[in-house]
Amino acid sequence: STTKYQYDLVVIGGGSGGLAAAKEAVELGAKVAVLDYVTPSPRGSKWGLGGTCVNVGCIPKKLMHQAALLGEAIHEAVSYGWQIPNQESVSNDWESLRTAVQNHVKSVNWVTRVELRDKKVEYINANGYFKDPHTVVGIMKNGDEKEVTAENVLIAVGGRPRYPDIPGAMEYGITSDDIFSLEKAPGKTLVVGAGYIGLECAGFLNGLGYDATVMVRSVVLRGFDQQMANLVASEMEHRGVHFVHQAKPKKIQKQEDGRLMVDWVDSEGQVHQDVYDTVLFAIGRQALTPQLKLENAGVQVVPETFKIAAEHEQTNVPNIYAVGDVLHKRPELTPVAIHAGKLLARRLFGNSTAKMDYENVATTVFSPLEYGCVGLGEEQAIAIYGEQYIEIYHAFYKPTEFFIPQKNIKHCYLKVVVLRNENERVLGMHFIGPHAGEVIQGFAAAIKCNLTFPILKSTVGIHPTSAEEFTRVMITKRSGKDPNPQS
Ligand code: FAD
Ligand code: NA7
Repeated sequence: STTKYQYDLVVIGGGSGGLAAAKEAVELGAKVAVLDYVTPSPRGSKWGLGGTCVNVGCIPKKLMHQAALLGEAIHEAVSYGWQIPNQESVSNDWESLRTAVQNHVKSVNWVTRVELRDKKVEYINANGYFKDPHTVVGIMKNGDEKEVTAENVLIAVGGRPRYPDIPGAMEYGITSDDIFSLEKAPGKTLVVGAGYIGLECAGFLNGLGYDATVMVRSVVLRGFDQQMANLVASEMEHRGVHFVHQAKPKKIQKQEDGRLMVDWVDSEGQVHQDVYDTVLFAIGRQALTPQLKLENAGVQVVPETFKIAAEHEQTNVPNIYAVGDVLHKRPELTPVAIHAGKLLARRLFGNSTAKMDYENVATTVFSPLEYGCVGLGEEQAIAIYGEQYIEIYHAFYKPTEFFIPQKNIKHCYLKVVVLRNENERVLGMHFIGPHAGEVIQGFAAAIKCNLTFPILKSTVGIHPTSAEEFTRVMITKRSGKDPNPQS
């Protein structure tokens, strides 16, 4: 199919979105090359092929979360009759955990590499930039440049963690790029930022036995339903995570003993000081477009975010596309990048017209007590439809398995956001509790099928589960009735 160009498709960025598009395109007969290159973090962390999710995102995060859950389970097990000698002295060995996590990551890197070879996707380990709309130059590790030409180019470069512009941040701080491969145990840790990455990191660190503090600038989990967000934070606090609200770091200095002295400012402008072993910034991510020399291709970015606004993944330059975290106002999630990448490849090379639907994408915050959701939050629904048109069904519930170890049930809560007309169409579902992702995924499919509240109510539950509570919820916020479990 290739005529004047070497490739039908060149992909810049071998992460979730780029690899999905590349593999689908070769399946459909296209000739494809992928450039992937990881610039080491300021602390020197680097990793292999596969992008953020596999190396420094979803996968290591979920494994460390699981490690924390297991620690919790050891203590619960005693109440279920397990004889655990010296359970008070049970502790997690950071080096063992880190090694196990990194070994898994490396095995995934390897499988990815083999898969590309088998599928005949050409993999070029080089940092790419545009020479013109059809020419991409890759800078190899040794500095050599390799030029490739393509009919179509896909930008899938994702992003990297941001650092605040304060003294000591870059020198002494770490980010999610470093935490999962950290040589030494993190110790007492300050997590700056209260987005989902900040909360997840603070949550698993606390669960692993480290003193963890979250510094919150404005609100917790901005963009998520705020009632749910505050319950997530309350449960973390209940488990020993500290929260400093309305605060910002000002300066980090290394003390003689190697620990980090952090100056921070409260809402009144008062400066405080605290000492930590580790300071982890989770203040959001920066798209990796600035180094792409997009001006050589004429691709425009949104000036505030350096992200690319693309309708149906097509940039303002017709033969140049973009998927994944680099897209403006799209959810920064792996399955979103993968799905959009696959559909794009099918449209380019498979005569398909199927477009990516970014609405009602489910997600989960892997906080110690997880929070899964799909669709609109309460505030969003009210902002879009008006309060009088929205019904909120809600309930606190008691997971059966929480009784024997007498686990805290105060934050096990769910709500269903419903449109009062259109047969009570379900606009959003929110769940805090164990296995929240597993609970929410199927409901996301139901919402895609235009789930209504009467259909939810006519669904027979699976007993005894937490997910069945969605089939039992009946109290509206409007009624003012007590949403606590009656038995
Ligand atoms: P990436 O996966 O970031 O891949 C981009 C690749 O391009 C990288 O390898 C990069 O090094 C490379 N690259 C960049 N510039 C160039 C260049 N000029 N030339 C060559 N290569 C280049 N998502 C979920 O769905 N669930 C989760 O639980 C989850 N947890 C997360 C936890 C953390 C700590 C983080 C940081 C992210 C998490 N995410 C999660 C988000 C998820 O990782 C991203 O949405 C996803 O990886 C985005 O894929 P992408 O293809 O856009 O980019
Ligand atoms: P998010 O969700 O953008 O969260 C960043 C958090 O960091 C958020 O709580 C911010 O507070 C806070 N923040 C941002 N800048 C600063 C500075 N300079 N100082 C202190 N605190 C700050 O990022 P994540 O890394 O959790 O997630 C990455 C992406 O995944 C995110 O964009 C989502 O779309 C999905 P704020 O609320 O702005 O006051």
